[in-house]
Amino acid sequence: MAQPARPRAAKKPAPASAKASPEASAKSGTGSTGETALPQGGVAGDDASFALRSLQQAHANNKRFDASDEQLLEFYEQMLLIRRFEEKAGQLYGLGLIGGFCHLYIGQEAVAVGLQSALTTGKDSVITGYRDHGHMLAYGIDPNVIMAELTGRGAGISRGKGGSMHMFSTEHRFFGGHGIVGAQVSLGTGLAFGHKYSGDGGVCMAYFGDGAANQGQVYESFNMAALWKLPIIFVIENNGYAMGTKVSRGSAETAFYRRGTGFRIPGMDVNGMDVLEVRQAAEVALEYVRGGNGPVLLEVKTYRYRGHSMSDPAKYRSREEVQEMRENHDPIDGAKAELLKRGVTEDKLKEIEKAIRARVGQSADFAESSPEPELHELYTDILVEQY
Ligand SMILES: Cc1ncc(C[n+]2csc(CCOP(=O)(O)OP(=O)(O)O)c2C)c(N)n1
Ligand SMILES: [Mg+2]
Repeated sequence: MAQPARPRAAKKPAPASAKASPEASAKSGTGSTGETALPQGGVAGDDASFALRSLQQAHANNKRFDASDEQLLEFYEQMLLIRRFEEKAGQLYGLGLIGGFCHLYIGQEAVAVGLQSALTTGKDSVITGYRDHGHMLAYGIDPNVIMAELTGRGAGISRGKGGSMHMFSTEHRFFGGHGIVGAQVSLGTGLAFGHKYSGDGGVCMAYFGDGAANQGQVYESFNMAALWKLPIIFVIENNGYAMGTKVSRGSAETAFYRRGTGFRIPGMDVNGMDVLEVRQAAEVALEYVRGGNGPVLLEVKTYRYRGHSMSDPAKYRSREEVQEMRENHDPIDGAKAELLKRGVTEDKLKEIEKAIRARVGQSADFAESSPEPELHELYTDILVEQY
């Protein structure tokens, strides 16, 4: 299920819609924006070259990616792999085979799959927070080494020393896996600086949550990224909650796609429960960023079905709320219904389900039968030099 490397998108200028945006046309100062008209004909704070909503407009004009049957089937398989993998991880946690923290990605699968399917593995870079298993699987990283990491085995991708929250694959340019809320945004901005400095043509995708979006360092990063036109897509995975805090209780501005406005970062508001919508948003964002226009901010609205982590009974929301999302907005059910409509048979989907269950079972067997790290590993991958 490894993802084939995709060809690098050609450098293109900013989408034409960027020039014909409502913001740009408001320059005359006579628009109905209610903003103060300036004597020289402009509008306070307005700038013809800045089109905050232009990408949203491009997205609204064409919301869903035109996937072939094969592509949609691939997205479906990747989402199902994440779902079954996470369910198995939850079971292993219950059995005491996974220690420490463990944050599951169940419900959010379409976000990582939709976005990462648009990236070029090995060229672009990805960084995220502690809810990272799904992003790794979406990048085609071997489930065996992820499960082995979760269970603290030497064969794990961080040699069993990182666990659920600290997984990396430099080969895939996947830079973690971070437990400090918001830190990955600054680190991702550094990765984007690296792409620009070395001229390698890569783009960084930096994921963070609605809670993390209230961290100060996020805005320092926005400023630098916009000032230096760094190739970065900031992705706010708005799953409605930061631990037990509902978005409306913790955020003054709950329309997260607007959070870049003060830094001239165009935002897009995306339905994260539809993998084709997510993928299409990635297309628009990547075209803009690869064109040398600087960062884009995506707010991807999603939902986590499980608690914040394995130790959270999620008493701050009703069963009905979760049920409603599961029954009416599930990204995997949605893709399945679409595949059936396109003529893919139930039998074919059952076959896929069976193969995925077997693959996940295999990864758990591999992990359970792998030895713990050797003692000498205590002294590797740590800073020993003095500066
Ligand atoms: C700097 C920092 N502050 C607080 C925490 C504790 N903490 C861990 S997760 C979390 C909530 C984050 O929520 P969100 O960004 O919405 O991500 P989600 O868990 O929903 O994916 C908090 C406050 C932390 N790990 N790091
Ligand atoms: Mg959240």
